[in-house]
Amino acid sequence: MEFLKLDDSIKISKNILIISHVNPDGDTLGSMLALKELIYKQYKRKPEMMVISKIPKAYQFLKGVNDIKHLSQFDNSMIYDMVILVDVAALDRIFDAKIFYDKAKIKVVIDHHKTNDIKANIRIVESSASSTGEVLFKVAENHGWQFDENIAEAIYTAILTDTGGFRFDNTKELTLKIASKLVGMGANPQLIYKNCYEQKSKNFVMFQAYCVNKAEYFNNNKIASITVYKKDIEKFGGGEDFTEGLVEMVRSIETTEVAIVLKEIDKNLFKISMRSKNIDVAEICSIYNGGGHKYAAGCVIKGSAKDIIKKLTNEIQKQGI
Ligand SMILES: [Mn+2]
Repeated sequence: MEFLKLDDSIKISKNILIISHVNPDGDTLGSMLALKELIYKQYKRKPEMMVISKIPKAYQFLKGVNDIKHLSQFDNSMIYDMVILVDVAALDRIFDAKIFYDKAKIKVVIDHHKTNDIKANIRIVESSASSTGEVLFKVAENHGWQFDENIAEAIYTAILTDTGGFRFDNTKELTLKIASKLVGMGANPQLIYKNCYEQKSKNFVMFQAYCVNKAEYFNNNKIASITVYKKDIEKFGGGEDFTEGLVEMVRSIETTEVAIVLKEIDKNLFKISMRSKNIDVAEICSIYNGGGHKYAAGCVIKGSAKDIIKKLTNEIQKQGI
């Protein structure tokens, strides 16, 4: 595969597509919107933007969000000059959108997941960065691209949400320096925080309370796990995003070393989210073809919830808790 320069490649690309990952979060959406606008301002190209699943209500405030199209609205026969994946840790995170990536003349990956091994002509993957937003900021700054208030807001949102509101261990000096620059460019911390974290529905909060209530604890309360069945979410009239933040909630208990949320995708098929305080959960998730970061990772496992918890508990114990 030929390796190219990003700015030269954008210049020769007439049509560009940016793809975000399934169950979009603030990082993938903020980075996608910011990148679209940066490319537009700098090169007068209007990249298209794609989501694989519904955009959570919390991110509807971002400027340009209405220009994002769903995968189903795209013509499968289309071949793009450039396809850019933002915050996409692995190709299975973009489902059927993979065909657009495979066919692209120039493939670009911008990400911060250490497990990312997607082949591309341009790979900008920095596992030390808090978020794809942070990676993108550096890319833009290094190229001398112009920012504006909306770009600053989108990148700030990306960084804010991936650091859990500047709380997680990925919050470094540089993260805050970049955040500070973004505020200087017009990002409003209070307004963005309010939009991201204080727009929950009553049902959402009630659902999360219900889930926390039925959490199970193992190994002297060092492992906390919550199993969420589809029917639970339906009972509260919720959607995909109803489990957001749940895993951090049980991790916040003083005795918890590892928090696990098992979310039913289908009968005997669960999406696993793991958060830890010391244990390397990315290593555990990689056993099941998943990945992520040391203290925050995920995977998909077949089997009953009980068996899965048993397997994961065994793996956690191997790391010495
Ligand atoms: Mn991210």
